[in-house]
Amino acid sequence: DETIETGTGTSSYSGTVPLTTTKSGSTYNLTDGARGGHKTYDLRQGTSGTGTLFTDADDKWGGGRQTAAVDAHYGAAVTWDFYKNVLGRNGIRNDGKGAYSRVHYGNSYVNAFWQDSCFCMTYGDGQNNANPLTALDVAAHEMSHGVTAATAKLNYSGESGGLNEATSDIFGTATEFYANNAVDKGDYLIGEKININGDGTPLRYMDKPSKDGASKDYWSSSLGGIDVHYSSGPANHFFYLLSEGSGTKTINGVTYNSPTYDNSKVTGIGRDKAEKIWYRALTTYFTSTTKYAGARTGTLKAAADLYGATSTEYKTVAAAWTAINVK
Ligand code: ASN
Ligand code: ZN
Ligand code: CA
Repeated sequence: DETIETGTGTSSYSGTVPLTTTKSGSTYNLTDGARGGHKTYDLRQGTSGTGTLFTDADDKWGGGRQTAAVDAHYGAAVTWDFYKNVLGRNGIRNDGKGAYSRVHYGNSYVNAFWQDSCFCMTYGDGQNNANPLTALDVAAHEMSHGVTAATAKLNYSGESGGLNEATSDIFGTATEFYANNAVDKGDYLIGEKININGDGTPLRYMDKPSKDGASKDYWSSSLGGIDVHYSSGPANHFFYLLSEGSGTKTINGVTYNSPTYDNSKVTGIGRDKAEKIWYRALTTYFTSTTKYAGARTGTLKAAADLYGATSTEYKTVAAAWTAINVK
């Protein structure tokens, strides 16, 4: 007597969204039976265990403690669908099994994270518990850490750590565009909805990563010594240039201006192809110790596999790496 249902959620960041839920007896709960049984739990400000599974009487979700759960459950579902429908991946480990989400972690906790040990992702409620870290691109970023852990296993330090972080930003962004949500259309900004800086600015910028004040735009030999959320910058920049090209461009109302190291002009091949190239490189050629030079080689091989070694796609991969000083 358990059935898969489609409920409705009023979210913080994505408007009104469909939610896949489970009806057990007369009560609904946040178990997504269409996506490996992914569950969403309430930690109620605790910091350990799973807390309690969210339940509801009428399958209309949102308000109070449920709101963060709506965003988290929706985010996990859209990310699952992105990987399945765009990249042909059946869940984080490609085995059809869901993970789980935990919301309301701690007090005024301003972060979200993936842990391979629990195969789960966790969200704080932000400063003064006012802005939960559950926006779609953040959810997809965290879930993508699970995909990286199941594939290339990029070490989370040095240059490989930067590539690990960039992979999460790349697929976090790709998922946001895939969702094409009415109130959260895709952009090349990370965390633009969660007001993490208190002034409405995003956490990161892919067109020109240095706009955050700390990330690097280009590769240099010092990249391996900085925080992985800053050494991700050049790879995020590579992905932007490969997708959209250099210079000025407005997409979904956001204007970008992407520079190049050598003032070269790059013409993008489109985000869909860039995603497929990065995913093939991640799952076929990257290893735990891949650095930027290896990422260039791996994505070139991926582009050759997918589009041919004489293709425009292949040549643009080379040009976009050169444009961030990886030769
Ligand atoms: N939100 C951060 C991330 O996913 C958490 C961390 O630093 N590991 O990268
Ligand atoms: Zn991350
Ligand atoms: Ca975004």
